[in-house]
Amino acid sequence: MDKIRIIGNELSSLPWQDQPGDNTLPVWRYRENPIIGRNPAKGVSRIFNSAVQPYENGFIGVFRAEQTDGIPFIYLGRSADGIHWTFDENKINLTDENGTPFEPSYAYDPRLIRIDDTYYIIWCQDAYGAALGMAKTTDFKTFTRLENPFLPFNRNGVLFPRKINGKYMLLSRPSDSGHTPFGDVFLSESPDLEYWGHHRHVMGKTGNWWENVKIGGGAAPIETDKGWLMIYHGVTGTCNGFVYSMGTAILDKDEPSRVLHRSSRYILTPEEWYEERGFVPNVCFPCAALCDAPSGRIAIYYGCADTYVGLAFTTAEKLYDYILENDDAGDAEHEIGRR
Ligand code: BMA
Repeated sequence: MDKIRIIGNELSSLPWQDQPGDNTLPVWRYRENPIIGRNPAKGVSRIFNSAVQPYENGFIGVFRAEQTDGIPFIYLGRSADGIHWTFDENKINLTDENGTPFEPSYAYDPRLIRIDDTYYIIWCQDAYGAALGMAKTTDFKTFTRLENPFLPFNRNGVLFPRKINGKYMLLSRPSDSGHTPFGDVFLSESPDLEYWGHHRHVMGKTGNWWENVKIGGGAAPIETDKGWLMIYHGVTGTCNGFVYSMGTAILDKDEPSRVLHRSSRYILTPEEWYEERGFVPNVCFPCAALCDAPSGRIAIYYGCADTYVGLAFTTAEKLYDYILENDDAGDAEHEIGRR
């Protein structure tokens, strides 16, 4: 089989542990998980569903922090090794383009994407209904809001880490006002991060039971020579509520609404105490994946049971082999997604 190659930078400080011998899935957990436990900062009871990036000599991240008043906001955290984190005392100050404070009434499930020298944060907030919010920063000191990309209701905004055919690309999941019992992933493009259009369907739920209710974007897609490697979440329903697992697919490099390959099987599902037990049991919710291009190593940051942050590892090669082994992408995935 032709080996897959990540197109990106070297990151020799990427957190890493080798795959345990008894591991049968292509993804394995950090042995000391969870990396962020309960009450991690003053006034914050839980941190989960969070995203990180390498920054200066270490790592920086935007964290979904559930405050002790129960309201989620985004907090900034820093780490020397990507594993042990310290958090700012207060939530991130968001301003409008004039520097005037411009805060949403809540903000959750942030993603952090670097495009050239700018870092973009995308989250879910109230905009007369749950919708995506977006801000940019170059120094992690000032954070300037951009226009909200879409009307409500929409969640799970994930930007691609570079323009494709000269356009910014954003994955999202249109939804309803509550705990949405449906949902497919769509792609929209923009020349300027303000006006979004050319909306395309990427992929939906399937007949595979682990993702038969809804799916949503997870980590920013990883560029490879075989296409964009996508790590997302898939949801099933049980008599006791939803269960969130991780799935993976490969999107076409130039036309990413086309799914080239998609694994019919999950790559991680709630099995450990910190994934099964917490504020919302049975949730593995990926929001970031860092990689070291030369070795193909990938570290996935995921929210666990809406309570903790976990770390898991894989390689581009293991994921790609697994996707091809279990590929059941059909016409709906292969099409461009325009009707
Ligand atoms: C989704 C989002 C996520 C959360 C998940 C499980 O709808 O709210 O933030 O992790 O539900 O509760």
